Amino acid sequence: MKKILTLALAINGNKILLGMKKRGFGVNRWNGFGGKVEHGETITQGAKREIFEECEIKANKLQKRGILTFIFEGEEKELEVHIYIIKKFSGTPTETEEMKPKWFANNKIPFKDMWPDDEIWLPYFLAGKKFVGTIYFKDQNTIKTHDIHEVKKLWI
Ligand code: 6U4
Repeated sequence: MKKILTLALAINGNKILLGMKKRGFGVNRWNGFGGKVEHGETITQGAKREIFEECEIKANKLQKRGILTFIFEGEEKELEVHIYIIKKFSGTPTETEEMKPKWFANNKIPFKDMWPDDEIWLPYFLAGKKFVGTIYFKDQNTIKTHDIHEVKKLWI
């Protein structure tokens, strides 16, 4: 079974906007904003809804940068995560029940308090590249293998 999720990050100069996840999947990790796509909405609509729910900014322009599939050992469920850059937004990132937003300098990204895959794909993201791939996890802290690579175009 495949679950479609979104993940969105904003960049401003040499800073990147992350949020500390306060509950649920990935709790206590800095991450982008996002979640499950609901019935009746497009993936991009789902991304915009989650961004607003989690940090109260209105994403006026999103661009898809990556599609990653996460597979966990011993679990049937696969996560297909669509990663976006927030190109334009209005409002001020604000703490909610789910996330505490914070801008980080690109050379001070808190990788040790993030999902372990982020260190692999964020360099592509920060360089303006598009990427796809699959990550096989042993558990939430350990990657078994991965095959992330740059692509010229994303298929969806
Ligand atoms: P509810 O609806 O409360 O059960 P919640 O548990 O808060 O949802 P969910 O599923 O809505 O979480 O969203 C999980 C978020 O974490 C999505 O934005 C995708 C992101 N995510 C999941 N695995 C990740 C990973 N390995 N690396 C990463 N982000 C990940 O950078």
